[in-house]
Amino acid sequence: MNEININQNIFEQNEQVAAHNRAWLKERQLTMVNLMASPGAGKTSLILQLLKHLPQGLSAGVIEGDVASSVDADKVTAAGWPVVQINTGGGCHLEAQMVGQALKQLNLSGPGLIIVENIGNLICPVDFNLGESLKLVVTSTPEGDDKPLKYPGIFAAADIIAINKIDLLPHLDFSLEKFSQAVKLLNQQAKLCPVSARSGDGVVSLLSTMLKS
Ligand SMILES: Nc1nc2c(ncn2[C@@H]2O[C@H](COP(=O)(O)OP(=O)(O)OP(=O)(O)O)[C@@H](O)[C@H]2O)c(=O)[nH]1
Ligand SMILES: [Mg+2]
Ligand SMILES: [Zn+2]
Repeated sequence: MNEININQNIFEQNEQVAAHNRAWLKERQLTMVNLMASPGAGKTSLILQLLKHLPQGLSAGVIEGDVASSVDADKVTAAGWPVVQINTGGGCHLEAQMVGQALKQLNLSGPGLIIVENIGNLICPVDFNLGESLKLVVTSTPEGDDKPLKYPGIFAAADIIAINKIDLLPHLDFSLEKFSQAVKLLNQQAKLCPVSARSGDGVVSLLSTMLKS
């Protein structure tokens, strides 16, 4: 009996479109960052901080993925950056095709940086490449230092891991040491960048790591 593996087809199709997006971005000298994190980790706050510190000569734009609403896109617009909102209507991750359409709508000229805020979810976004240059995973201190142990897939795939809300460390039992050890078991390459999107601490260092990757 021939069995059709539907998941495999979905992933293969997504990979093809992701490769197309990657080529499209390369032609235009655009670096695209796939930012993945849980709900409320500080994705939008961090995007706004990163763009504030963008070096001159680089253009920038944002693709906002959300199940519903334009709350985050409105914040990016208010800060003066071009943005395209994707509403998945319940879907829990972005796919390459959605991002491909948004890229065309954004129509940014390079050299520049495009940050994609993926849906708040530590599980399936990692299974769908978007054509990104790098995967930035953001975790935040109130979530606890055990997240790499509980959601290994996303931490294993990360190129950079930003540990956000470090301004809250004095009030929490989050151990940077324990978190780093848990990451090292999964991923020796990922660069760890402690940041506070509230105070701006660590943001310049994170941005230069992103632009070097
Ligand atoms: N103390 C502190 N609060 C932060 C920091 N970064 C973000 N926040 C707060 O955390 C909350 C969520 O921040 P957002 O930037 O909306 O987080 P998000 O990950 O984009 O959230 P969703 O898009 O809803 O998943 C807001 O109240 C922010 O003000 C930080 O570094 N320190
Ligand atoms: Mg957000
Ligand atoms: Zn999903």
